Amino acid sequence: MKKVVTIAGSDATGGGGLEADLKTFQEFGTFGLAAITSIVTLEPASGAHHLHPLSLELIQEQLASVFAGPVDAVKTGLLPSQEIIDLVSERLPKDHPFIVDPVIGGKGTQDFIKNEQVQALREKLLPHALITTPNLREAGILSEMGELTSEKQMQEAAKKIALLGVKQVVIKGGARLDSEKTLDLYYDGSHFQRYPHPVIDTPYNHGAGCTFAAAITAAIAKNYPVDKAVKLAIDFVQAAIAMGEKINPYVGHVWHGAYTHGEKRLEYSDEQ
Ligand code: PXL
Repeated sequence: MKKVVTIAGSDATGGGGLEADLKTFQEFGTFGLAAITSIVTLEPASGAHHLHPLSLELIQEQLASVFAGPVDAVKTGLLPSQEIIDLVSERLPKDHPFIVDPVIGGKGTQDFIKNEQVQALREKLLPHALITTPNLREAGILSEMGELTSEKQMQEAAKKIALLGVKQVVIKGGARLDSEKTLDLYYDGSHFQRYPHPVIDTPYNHGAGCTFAAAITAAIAKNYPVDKAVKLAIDFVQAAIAMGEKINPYVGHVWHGAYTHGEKRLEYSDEQ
């Protein structure tokens, strides 16, 4: 059985963060382990999100726990301070595939991380990564190009991000690029591969970014080549968005089990 680790924040409402990662790892038939960096809560009266980082000692103990045995792939999500990024980059075993989802903000939240932390992501974490999966906005920030609006700019940003040391870059175009037909772009260090796909028109897509990176991580653990892992992750997330559901008065989440029809599993029947 393949073992896959997430080092990420908890999204208490269950759509993004390590909740998305673990659900996705399970859907891919892999065994998920988690080190929690922080907890993001939602205030029911206002819809405001609050970020609560955990102590470095507690994160370090969790990292020691998840790496106490062999694992097949590792993903990072929300790393909400420079010290946490430093700790993860020091304690990360360097001998297996490492996927960085460079989480900067979340839908309906203020940015979780600030300038200095983006710098730490660029300098301390991305040099160790096999793949990074920025969305359009994160790619604009990591490449220092600002707002990206075209495929040509996405290509330039991917090249700039690869210069930070990460071997492969997948930029998610999302609805910001085009509200009907968007494009995800994969750069392997020398060639580009385009993945055009329709935008699914729904507000219930919270967690899509985390789910995408988690799907790539699990597929890599299962030995898919990166270009096929990207295609599978796109299909997986498209299905998850298509079955997105409103979870509370403020947000609707993707359904991580949609691709494998998890909602039909183990249904109770009293017929013999
Ligand atoms: O989707 C980005 C994200 C990542 N990690 C955590 C989150 C969110 C969005 O809310 O809560 C913990």
